[in-house]
This record gives sequence, C-alpha cells and structure tokens, in this order.
Amino acid sequence: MAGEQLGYQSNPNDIASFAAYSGLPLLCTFGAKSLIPEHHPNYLGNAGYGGRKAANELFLCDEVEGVLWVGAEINERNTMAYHKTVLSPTRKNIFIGCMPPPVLDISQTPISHISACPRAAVAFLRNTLTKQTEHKPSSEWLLRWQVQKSDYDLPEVCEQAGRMEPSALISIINSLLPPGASWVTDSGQHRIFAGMFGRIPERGLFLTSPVMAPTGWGIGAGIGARMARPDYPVVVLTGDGCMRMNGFEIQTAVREKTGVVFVIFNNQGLGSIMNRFNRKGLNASSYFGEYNNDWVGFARSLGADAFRAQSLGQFSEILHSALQRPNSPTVIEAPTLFPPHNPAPHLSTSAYA
Ligand SMILES: Cc1ncc(C[n+]2csc(CCOP(=O)(O)OP(=O)(O)O)c2C)c(N)n1
Repeated sequence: MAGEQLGYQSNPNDIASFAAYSGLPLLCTFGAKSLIPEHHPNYLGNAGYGGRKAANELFLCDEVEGVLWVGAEINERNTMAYHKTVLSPTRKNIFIGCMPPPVLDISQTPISHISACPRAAVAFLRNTLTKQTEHKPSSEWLLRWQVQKSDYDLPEVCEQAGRMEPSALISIINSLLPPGASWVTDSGQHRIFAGMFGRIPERGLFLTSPVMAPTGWGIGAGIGARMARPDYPVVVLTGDGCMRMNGFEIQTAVREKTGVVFVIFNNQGLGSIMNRFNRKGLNASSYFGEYNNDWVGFARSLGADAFRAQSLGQFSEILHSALQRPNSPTVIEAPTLFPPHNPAPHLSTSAYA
C-alpha cells in the first residue's frame, strides 16, 4: 500500500520495480492516487476512501495475510473507517514511515512499525530484491485479481429531470481529458466519485488535499496547477458548498487568463455532511435544499464563461469546447442527483464516508 507520504519526488522506477521483482499486488491510498501509472501490471488502483472496485475488494479479501504500508497514514480514510478486516488481528500490518502509527484502542491489531523515510525504504527494498532475483512472474492469485481489474458499475439511470449522477459525469471526464491533463478535486462527494471512477493514466495528475481537504481548496489549487503547467488542461471538480467558500478565486483565473475548467457538482447542499448526520440518525435537513445559487450567473459576474449542463450530452459538449480554451476559464454547473447512487452499498460507512 503506497501512501501519500511517498510523494511525487519518489522514484517511480523504485516503486514499479519493487512491485515487479516482488510479484506483490500494488495498491495506493486515495491521497496517492496517480502515484502509480494505471498501466503498471501489479497495480489494482486506490483502496479505502474513494477506492476503486478491484483495489477495495482485494483490500477486504480475507485471503490477504499482510499489508506493507509505505508512507501511508493509518487513519480513518486509509483504513476504510478502521474496518475490522483491514485491522484484523490475523492480518500482519507492517508500517514504514517517519512517524509511528497511532495507538488504536478500537482494535487489538498489532501494527509493526519500521521507522524510516518511505522513499528511502522503497529504494532499499528495490535494491535488495534486484540483487536476489529476476522479475517474478505474476502469481496465479495476482492474475485473478488483474482479470477482475474493473470499476464499479454505473447506475442504470444516470440522468433524470435535468440532474445527473456524479459517477456518470466522472466517466465523461475520463473520456474527454487529453493526455497530460490534471484533475484537481475539492472536498465533498465529487471527490469520492473521482476516487472511485477517475482513471489517471499518468503519474502525478490527480491533485487533492489528502487529509485536511478544506472546502474550496481545489479552486485555487486548480488555478495554480494550470499556471505551473500552462500547456496542459486542468479540470477542477468542486461542489456548491466549496464554491460558497472560495468561489471568488475564479476571478483570479479570469484576470490572469488561466484556462481552468471548473465543474460544479451542484446537489444544492452539503451532501457529505448530510450523509454523516443521516448515518447517526440526526436531522440534517438544514444542510440541504435551502440554497440554490445561480452559479452560471455568479461565474459570469466574475467574467468567466459559464454554462449549465442539464444532460450528460450537454455536459460532454460544453466540456469538450471548454478544454480547447487555454486562456480563459470556464465554469460548468452540473446539477447532480441526491442522494447519488452508491456503487458499493456494503461500504457505506467506510469507503464512502
Ligand atoms: C473549511 C472546511 N469546513 C468544513 C469542512 C467539512 N466538509 C467536508 S465536505 C463539506 C461539504 C461540501 O459541500 P459541497 O461542496 O456542496 O459538496 P457535497 O458534500 O455536497 O458533495 C464540508 C462542509 C471542510 N472540509 N473544510
């Protein structure tokens, strides 16, 4: 399990070769999504919060005897809310990182800690293995997982009365982004769906704030990402709650002629908060339905091009043309269905929180 602390300064060849020489399946945390290129044969995707299907299924498979966590925090998100299978006393969890993992009083699981810089540890493991062995052919066991390497199914009905499923919007983004384009996710359900369904073919092109995830972070981060790599498109996935926090940043993109595409997943409320309240049986209605801002009007008032997509077909067309404009930002308001279809209901309190 490769984690966010490995960072993009880590040597991709070390991670890839370690996996190839060891023959081990490779997962990563949500915060490290895009650390490992999609095409690596041992890689099954990101697991845990916002995890992909094959990766989550392997992570929760009781055939797994142990997990080597490298640079991954043992926290709520990475452990599927401290899932009892992930932290089962019969599973060996070995953690390599600079800081010791937290003492978990909710589990009897012993977690072995090796205090080391994660990047140096991967390089060390790779060097040790290369001295000893040839590339290990994939075991039958891993091959079985590679065959199953697929995503959760989209719901049968993906749009209704002008509102769309977040998962279907993400699938369209997958299909339209050109090579080299970056994803930036904000905080909310759009982020979970980006984790579950987003396919990031190249390393380092999925930007997110893995732990703090302040609402609205993605809006400014997306502008910075495009300024840093002006030749490649950037799409920011944000929500209406995030817009209420930092939406005015879009004016900076207009002023600086920075062609970011902002997709607002508008479910007219704080969906993530509502979900958490509902799970605890608390009334969260005040978080919902009260605000219905006109995001197209708001964005135009800042000088941005702005459109409301009321079908998946419209969304594709607007996104396609927005990606052609490198020097001016576009805001796409996409009304979304609430509650969204949960592709993994059995994980509702863990991967989907
Ligand atoms: C600064 C800050 N305050 C509060 C939160 C907690 N929080 C996480 S998601 C979220 C709701 C964001 O709403 P929206 O952008 O509409 O996304 P949704 O959850 O509806 O998908 C909130 C308030 C946070 N992450 N950051």
